[in-house]
Amino acid sequence: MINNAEQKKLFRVALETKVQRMFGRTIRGASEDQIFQAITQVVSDLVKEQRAYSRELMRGHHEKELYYLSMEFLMGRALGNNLINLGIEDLVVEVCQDLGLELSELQEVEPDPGLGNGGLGRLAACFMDSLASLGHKATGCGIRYEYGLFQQKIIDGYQVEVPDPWLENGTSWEIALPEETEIVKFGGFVEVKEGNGRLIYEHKGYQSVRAVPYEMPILGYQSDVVNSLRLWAARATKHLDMSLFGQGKYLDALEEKELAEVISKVLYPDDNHPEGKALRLKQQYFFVSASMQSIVRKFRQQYGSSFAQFPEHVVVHINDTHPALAIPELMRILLDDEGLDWDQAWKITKSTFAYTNHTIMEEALERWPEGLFRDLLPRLWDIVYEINERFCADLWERYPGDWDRIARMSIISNHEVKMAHLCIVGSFSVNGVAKLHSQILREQVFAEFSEFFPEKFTNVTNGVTFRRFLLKANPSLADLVTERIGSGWIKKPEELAKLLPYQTDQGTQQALAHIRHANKLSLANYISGHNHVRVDPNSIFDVQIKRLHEYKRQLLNILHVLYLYNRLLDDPKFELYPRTFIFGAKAAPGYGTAKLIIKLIHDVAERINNDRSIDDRLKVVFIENYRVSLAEAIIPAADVSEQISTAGKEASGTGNMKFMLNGALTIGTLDGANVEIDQAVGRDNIFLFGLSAAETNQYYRDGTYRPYEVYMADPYLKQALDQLVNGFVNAQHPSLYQELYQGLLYGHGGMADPYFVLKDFASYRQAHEAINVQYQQPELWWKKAIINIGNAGHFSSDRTVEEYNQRIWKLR
Ligand code: 26W
Repeated sequence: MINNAEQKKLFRVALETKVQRMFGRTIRGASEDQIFQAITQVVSDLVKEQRAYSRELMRGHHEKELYYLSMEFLMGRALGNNLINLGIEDLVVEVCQDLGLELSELQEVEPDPGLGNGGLGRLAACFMDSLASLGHKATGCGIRYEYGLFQQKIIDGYQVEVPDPWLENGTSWEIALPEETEIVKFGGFVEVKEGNGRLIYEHKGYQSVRAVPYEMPILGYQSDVVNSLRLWAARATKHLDMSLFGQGKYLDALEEKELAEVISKVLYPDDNHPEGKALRLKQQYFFVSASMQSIVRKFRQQYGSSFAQFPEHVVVHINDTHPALAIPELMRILLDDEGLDWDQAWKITKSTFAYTNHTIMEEALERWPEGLFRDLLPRLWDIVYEINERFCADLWERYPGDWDRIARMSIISNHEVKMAHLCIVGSFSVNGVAKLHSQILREQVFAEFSEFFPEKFTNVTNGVTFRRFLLKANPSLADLVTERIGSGWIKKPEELAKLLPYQTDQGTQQALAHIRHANKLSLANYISGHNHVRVDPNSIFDVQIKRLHEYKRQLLNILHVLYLYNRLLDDPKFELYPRTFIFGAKAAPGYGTAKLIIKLIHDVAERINNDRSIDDRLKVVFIENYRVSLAEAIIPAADVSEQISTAGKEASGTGNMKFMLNGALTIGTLDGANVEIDQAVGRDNIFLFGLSAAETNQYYRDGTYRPYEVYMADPYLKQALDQLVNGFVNAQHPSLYQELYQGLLYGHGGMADPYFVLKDFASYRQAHEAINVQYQQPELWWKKAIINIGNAGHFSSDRTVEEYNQRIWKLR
């Protein structure tokens, strides 16, 4: 062991050398950008050394391995996380200080890799962290998108999308593995021949694309295991054939290259709404085919062709239905490449896959048109068809004559392939992501499947990594917690409960209040720099950050803000403790209503923030381009966490957990994981409001909800709603929000106010009144905050991953 001073010296020399070798400069002469590149390079060298060491340790250990297939991995920045996981963060901070540099500022240079949309992608990233930290062997498999989720610019209150070329300057964190390239085939046709008394399927006339893997090493916290995130990049099979140039076919060759490489070009920006485009289906098949081929190849190297043992050594998890094609793809490989018969192949396949559902939104359930599927993936089409024939035959045995039921459960119907049905049939495990969500899956969305396959259905409630969202994001709070209860919580999250005895301890309460205040100050600085709005760090910071979606009800939030503003205008003595409402949200580029709500938030903010008459008691801020790195800055500064989805709609939510962990109090509906947060903290320590899932469900069934009547009966609500269309929020363009107004009162063809914004308004208002009162009783408020932190242990992704392992993956 070398001591700290020597380690510092080693790091410093490594850094100085790196700057010289990379840029031909000394540290004094290098730019901030260059120093960032050099630090990253030094750290990534260390990461890769760890990886080499870990592989050496694993050599010869034939442990079962998990492959986590996901279209999205929303990793966030790597530098800070890797420093923490290498255990050299303090040291590097000091080296930087000695050199007159601020590490936290250097970290801002790193692009935030946005290879995901929202909760599903971020969950995958949290799982990667927990798996490595807990010492489980796992590989994440996905797509190396050249462009991540678009960057959001706000122009005149409107969202404008700008490309996110996160790879523009390269990234030091990945290792290219061209020698592990796989070939993926699209299109063409299948020829059936007889040979050795069996049918041989030959895929012909296809176009092939090379899939080149790039691996990012995933370190764990104080763990010897280094896992990988394997991201596939699409490349043309042929290098540009220069001889074509003379034949005037140069452009054709270029075009072919472009067509191949477009597959991994860009992440689809849709959340909870599939884009039924051929390119999306190509992306899905591209990465699952490459992944499954490489998994089988590696299995063969280790175990030969004893495929019956495949499920003992390999488990493949599919993150929502997006990687569902992995199921027929494994069948194809086992049948066509390995020569197994159908029954053998099917037995192996259905013991290999586990599927998690992340949404019950009807419109989010993926279905592919038969024609598109067949043209693009002719061999997989045959296989899916056969899987379905056999499944329907089983159904017929169980429900003879019940054609309707069989049609509802069929994988293929109405000339569409239902991906969720394929996943349920082809997996040994199906789970939801919070208790309520799993119950809705079992009882409603997949009720008929859970009757047929009761043993498959289970729940594993989501979690988040405490390393990133407390240790890294809120270091002063992490230090406070460690001072009180020791550092065990970092790897044993349940130990946070040891904080509960401090709930009424004045010193702890005050320390927490100080930390929060300091975090609010830095956020206020960010806001003043970016939004040019001054917000008071003594006001209540009330935060809603998540994708913009009608079911998440940012509209309810902003209507309530309007209501508060009206009260302040009407009555100068209206009792309101100063509040700052903070929003952050990207809308899918094609989701007009969501984009209109962003504009509305801006118009309301404009009006309120510029009104001198209300004495700065109310402020509204929309933080542009919400992303993981911003979440890390915003959450530690939040007093109130808005988790206000229509009950029954949010599968789990994970932001709710991050806020709780940082001591914010939740205002929320009994939806998703809020239900379990309520159980964990107790009714006194959360602000609940609104209809329950049973009640919203009842309204959907009986159709008796009449939003117009609610509107007429509540003058405050009516006033706020009318202001959308009477020029109050936008005088230049009074009809701008007509669509929102109409939708709430009358509907657009469908049901009016399908997310119960008006119905829940009054009870939301009351919950906010309780916040207003209780924030003014600091001893009460901070006690509740400590109770929230102390009970957050259950919502660690370490707990989640252990549950998956015990019930589903069975690693080690
Ligand atoms: C195909 C279009 C599409 C794209 C994304 C459909 C569905 C999705 C995701 C499933 C949306 C998503 O991120 N769902 C969220 O998953 C989180 C992790 O489980 C949950 O916490 C959120 O409640 C859920 O909305």
